[in-house]
Amino acid sequence: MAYVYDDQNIFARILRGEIPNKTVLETEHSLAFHDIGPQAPCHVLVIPRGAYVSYDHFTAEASDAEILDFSRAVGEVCRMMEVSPAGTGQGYRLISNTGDHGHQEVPHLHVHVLGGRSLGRMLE
Ligand code: IU
Repeated sequence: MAYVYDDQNIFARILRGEIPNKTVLETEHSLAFHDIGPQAPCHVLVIPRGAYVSYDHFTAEASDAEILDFSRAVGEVCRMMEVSPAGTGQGYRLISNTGDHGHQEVPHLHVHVLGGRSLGRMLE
């Protein structure tokens, strides 16, 4: 399976520091920042620093350290943004749109962390 990564995509440019972002969390292998068009009071994107287009690409080619770091970063963002029901929050949703059917706009793996309001039911 051949994965193609476009290194001119907007998140690659953010990672190179060519475009500013509102950073929430920086780790060795991941970056989290506020979405430019928030769909909820909490709308943060978590991305790996590596050049991966999708979650399946990431888990096929990333190191264990990158995968662990990214997974931990997503959870840390949920705690930092106070959407975890274990803290003061009332829950959240993680989404990773992929490819045409997933309506992925930016071809660099990202997980949306959405919360701060009731998000409705997605799947019946
Ligand atoms: P996607 O459909 O999951 O690929 O959505 C991409 C998201 O990236 C979308 O929510 C945009 O608002 C967001 N975004 C951004 O935060 N900063 C940007 O410069 C651009 C898109 I372009």
